[in-house]
Amino acid sequence: MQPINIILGDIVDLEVDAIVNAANPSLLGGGGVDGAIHRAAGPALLASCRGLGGCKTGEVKLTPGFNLTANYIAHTVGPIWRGGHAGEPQLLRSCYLKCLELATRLNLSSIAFPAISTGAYGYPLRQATEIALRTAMGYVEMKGSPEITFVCFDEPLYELYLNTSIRLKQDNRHPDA
Ligand code: AR6
Repeated sequence: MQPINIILGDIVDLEVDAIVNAANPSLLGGGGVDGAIHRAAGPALLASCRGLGGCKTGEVKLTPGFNLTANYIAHTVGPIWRGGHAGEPQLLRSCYLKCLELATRLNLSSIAFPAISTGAYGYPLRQATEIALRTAMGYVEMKGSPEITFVCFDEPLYELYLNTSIRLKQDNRHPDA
C-alpha cells in the first residue's frame, strides 16, 4: 500500500505525476494556489484551460503540467463555505475522490493535493483536513495507490494535518473507542 505523505511546502515544486489545483469554475486563474500554479506553469496553461469549458464544483479537469516538473495538473473546484448545510462536505469529498479516480484511470503513481477550499473559499480548517485525510486513507486502503502527498503551505496547517492523521489512524485501530 502506498504511503500518504504530509509535507510543508509549495505545491509547484513537487516532483510527482500530477498536482491538484484548487481552481474556480471558470478555470481561468485566480489567487492563492491557483495563481501560483499558473505563474509556475507558464502562459500555455491558461491557453489550455480556455478550451476546457470550465469545471463544476466537486468535479475535475486535466491539463498538462507545462513548465512544472509534474506531468499533469488536475484542476478541481472546491465548495465555497456557506455554513455547512449546502452540501459542502460531500462536494469537498468529491474533489478529492474524483482526482484520485482520475489518477487511477491514467495509471499515475503519485499525486499531490493542496488544502482545497481552505483559503479564499473559507472552509473551516479542521473539517476540511478531516475530509481530505479520510477520503485519501479510504481510497488507498481500497486501491493500494496512488502515492498521495498533502502539501501544507504554512506550519499551523502542517501540524493540523499531522495531528489529524495520527488521530484518524488511532480511530481506525480502535473503532469502538
Ligand atoms: N502551495 C500549496 N498550498 C498553497 C499554495 C501553494 N503554492 N498557495 C496557497 N496555498 P486557495 P480555495 C494554500 O485560496 O480556498 C483562487 O483564487 C492556502 O494556504 O488557494 O480553494 C481560485 O481561483 C490554502 O491552505 O484555494 C478560486 O477562486 C489552500 O492552498 C479560489 O481561490 C487553498 O487556498 C479557490 O479557493
